[in-house]
Amino acid sequence: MKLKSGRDLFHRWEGNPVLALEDMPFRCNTVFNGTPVKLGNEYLLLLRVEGQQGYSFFALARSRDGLHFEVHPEPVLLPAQEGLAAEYERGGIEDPRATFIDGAYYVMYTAVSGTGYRIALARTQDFLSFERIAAISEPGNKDGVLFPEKIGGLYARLDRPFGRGIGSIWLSYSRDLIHWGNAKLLLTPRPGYWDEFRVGASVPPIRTKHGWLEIYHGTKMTSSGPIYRAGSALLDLDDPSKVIARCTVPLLSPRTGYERVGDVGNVVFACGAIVEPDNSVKLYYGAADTCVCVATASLEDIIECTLNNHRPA
Ligand code: BMA
Repeated sequence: MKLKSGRDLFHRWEGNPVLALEDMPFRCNTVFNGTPVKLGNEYLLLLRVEGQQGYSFFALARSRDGLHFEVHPEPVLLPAQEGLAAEYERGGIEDPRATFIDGAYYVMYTAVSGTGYRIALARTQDFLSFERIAAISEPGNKDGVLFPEKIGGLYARLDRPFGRGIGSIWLSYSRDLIHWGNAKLLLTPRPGYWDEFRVGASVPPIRTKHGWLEIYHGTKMTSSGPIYRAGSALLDLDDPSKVIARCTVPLLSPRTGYERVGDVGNVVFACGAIVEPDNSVKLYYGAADTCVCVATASLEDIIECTLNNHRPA
């Protein structure tokens, strides 16, 4: 399917999907929701894979150009089999988001168990071996993204606690990455808008001279289920609890066949982005919970769109 440019701010790569089931070197159900990093000359994508059993785990894909990827022959992180983490990961591990800080990559992910979703944290240097640090939320929280710098001497994250069934984005702080507090409500669903049902952080915040750029996901409920789209907000660099601008329109909406049809249709769901030296942004996203795609936009265009289509949170 060919799209006219201009329909979404992000332009899909015409070779999408970047990865689908037939690219996987082992049997599984689906591959989606990957978090990208650039390590040396390589692009790495830590991928959520849903196994045939139904629970998710992580695999790794490598690329020289950020478009053509090859998947490592074995999964790189499975749900914990022993220790405390085993209890919280019984239902799988989902939606990794990687941030480089203090000389290592920290991956926040969703640990799934019978008691609900928790945010968990692991550290890695190479995305092949991981050190689990802790589960860093109570059940009922997901979509954790870590800021790439300390703010006011503290680590900062966005997350999505599920208070009274309303999914909003919150901001909290930590001294040690394990204990989090001083939580503040940041972005709520907006009645009447594309993100009126739920919102959650998607991409770890990106520092720009206009503020922290957060590319988040928002949903609108319809009679055939939710539609997941990507939108943007700018947060104050020194005090990210201050929302500078929040775009009224989405930057990417499901439109193509591979975004409309799959295990969960009408979903674009990003877990990370790469800002290239020329300030183009490669947004990696899961499409219809069934494959991995990439779309690009210039950082300037995203910021301009956010500032010019602004409605206070
Ligand atoms: C969210 C998460 C994502 C998924 C999305 C659409 O709640 O579970 O992993 O891509 O729903 O199903």
